[in-house]
Amino acid sequence: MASERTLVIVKPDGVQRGLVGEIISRLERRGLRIVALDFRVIDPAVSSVHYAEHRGKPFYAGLVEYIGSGPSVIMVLEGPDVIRAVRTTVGVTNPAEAAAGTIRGDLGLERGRNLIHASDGAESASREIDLFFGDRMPLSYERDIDRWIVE
Ligand code: IDP
Ligand code: MG
Repeated sequence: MASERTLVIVKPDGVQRGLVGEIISRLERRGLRIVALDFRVIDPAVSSVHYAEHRGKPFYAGLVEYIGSGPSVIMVLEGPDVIRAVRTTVGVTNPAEAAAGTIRGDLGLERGRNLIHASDGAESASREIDLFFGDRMPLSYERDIDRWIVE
């Protein structure tokens, strides 16, 4: 399958809890390639676009506050079927319901502190990569080990 890209955010609770390494490590160990990486406080102007689909919902104000409450790690990951693969490793939105072995299922408890964002489809991945990285293009490179991960 052709390589695709997805946007992943280790949210402020992941940074505050010292879980950046753990979370990136789980994704890296799946074989995914990091092609862009940034560490910053997400501006409300960006989060309001990123979470536009949730505007008007009861949790929206808390969500925008949470996502901007401290620095986040923002990255683009690449690999075959990466959007689906990452969503599977992340687990469902509510950590209480997320399967054991997933990031949310192993490390979180509540929807409002669920540690990580991952794009949910090809259209949102492309839109989100553009929103967070703009003209700072993700890198294209290969690793020697890739042939042992991708057929
Ligand atoms: P997702 O992150 O699994 O794709 P979405 O439904 O797109 O979940 O919601 C975006 C984010 O909004 C969630 O990751 C979570 O941080 C937050 N959120 C969603 N539902 C609730 C809720 O009921 N209470 C508090 N926060 C919520
Ligand atoms: Mg979503």
